[in-house]
Amino acid sequence: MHPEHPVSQMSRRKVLSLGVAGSATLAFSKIADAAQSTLQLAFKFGERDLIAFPEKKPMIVLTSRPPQLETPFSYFDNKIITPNDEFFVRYHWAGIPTSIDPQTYRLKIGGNIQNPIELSLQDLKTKFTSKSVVAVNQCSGNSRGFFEPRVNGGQLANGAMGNAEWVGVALKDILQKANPGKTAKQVSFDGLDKPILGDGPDFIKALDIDHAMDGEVMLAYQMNGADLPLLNGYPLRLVVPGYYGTYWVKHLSQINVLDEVFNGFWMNPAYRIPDNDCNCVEPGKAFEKTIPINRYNVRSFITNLNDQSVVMVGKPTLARGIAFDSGRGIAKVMFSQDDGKTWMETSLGKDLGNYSFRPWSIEFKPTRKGPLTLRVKAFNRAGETQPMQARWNPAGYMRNVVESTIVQAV
Ligand SMILES: Nc1nc2c(c(=O)[nH]1)N[C@H]1C(S)=C(S)[C@@H](COP(=O)(O)O)O[C@H]1N2
Ligand SMILES: [Mo]
Repeated sequence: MHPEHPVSQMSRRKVLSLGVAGSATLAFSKIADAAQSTLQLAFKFGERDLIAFPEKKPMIVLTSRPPQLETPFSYFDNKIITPNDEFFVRYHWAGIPTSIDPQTYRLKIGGNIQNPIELSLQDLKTKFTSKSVVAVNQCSGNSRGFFEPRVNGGQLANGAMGNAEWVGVALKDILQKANPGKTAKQVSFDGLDKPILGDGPDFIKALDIDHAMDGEVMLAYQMNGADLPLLNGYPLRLVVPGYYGTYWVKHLSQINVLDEVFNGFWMNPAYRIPDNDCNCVEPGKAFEKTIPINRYNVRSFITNLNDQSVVMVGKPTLARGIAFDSGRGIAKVMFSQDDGKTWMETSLGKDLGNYSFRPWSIEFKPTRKGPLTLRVKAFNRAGETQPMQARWNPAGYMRNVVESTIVQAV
């Protein structure tokens, strides 16, 4: 038995006090009681409520049923790890589990395997070697609200991402125990949430068998040293380092080994990108071939200055922030105070692994009065970087343009 996970800790039932039909009124009066304010995101129609949901600090509410909560960007400053109560929340259907009993919860493995297995949370915590990774979870549609022309879908600013330390077991270890047949092509993942009547197809995702068996994909039962918050997938979620959040199935309950490519709605037609070098198209132009969205591109952000910041000419001024990519690791982050005409190399901070946010910082002296367009541009170890012009695709995925922050120098 693993000493870090005593059984007594698991007997607590995780309950969410909202969203149950019978207690909806209670739930909404509870929400109304919470300290509430509003925030304006940096695009048109960007007014949002900030509301504290269970286990969460006040977050930007995109929808409340299901809960879709974006992290206010100020929360990212001066930290590498995103605390559990600041971590964004994304669901597709309102039928989310509101109470999960860790004693009766089971994970089932089926499909083309020699050994059908069912595992309790205790089995997962005690019968397999535990492993951990620090990895960014980012929604495909992070920053969608900045697309020009605008696109359909959740109008997110830059807060549909977070970085956490995940602890759990390698999916490979579980699959090996189940012993997949030789003809296996993909593995599908389903969670306990479901559409409510008339909503549409259950949220099920799939990975190629080789990817599922790579030893990196994992089933996480811990996030930043604690149980997963209910809204982030308690008691178990898939962690797919370097891949968009859509694959990180929450409340994981059923894994199936498949002999064919899974073609459920959430793999096809949803979550697909143009099959070309930039995964982009001219706005409005038709494109033929698509592939499932997969790895992150390179991104970087300034976290301590924003469009309201005032800086002083000639005075040493700190700029700092975060960068990440799909797991090659960040090699360098460049900074510009003149809209990209000249660049300075920043210092990289603590390295928590290739899948983590990498902090960077630099001291610069504002050279002249007036608005200064700060730019920040990261390169990974494969030499990949960010485009100066935003790329476009109809679903509003994978935005990674070199960000600009306009500060006033006085
Ligand atoms: N069961 C379940 N898992 C899910 C989803 C969902 O709707 N249901 N949404 C996915 C998407 S699109 C994203 S971006 C991530 C978000 O993870 P988070 O809510 O913990 O931030 O969860 C993924 N896992
Ligand atoms: Mo997502």
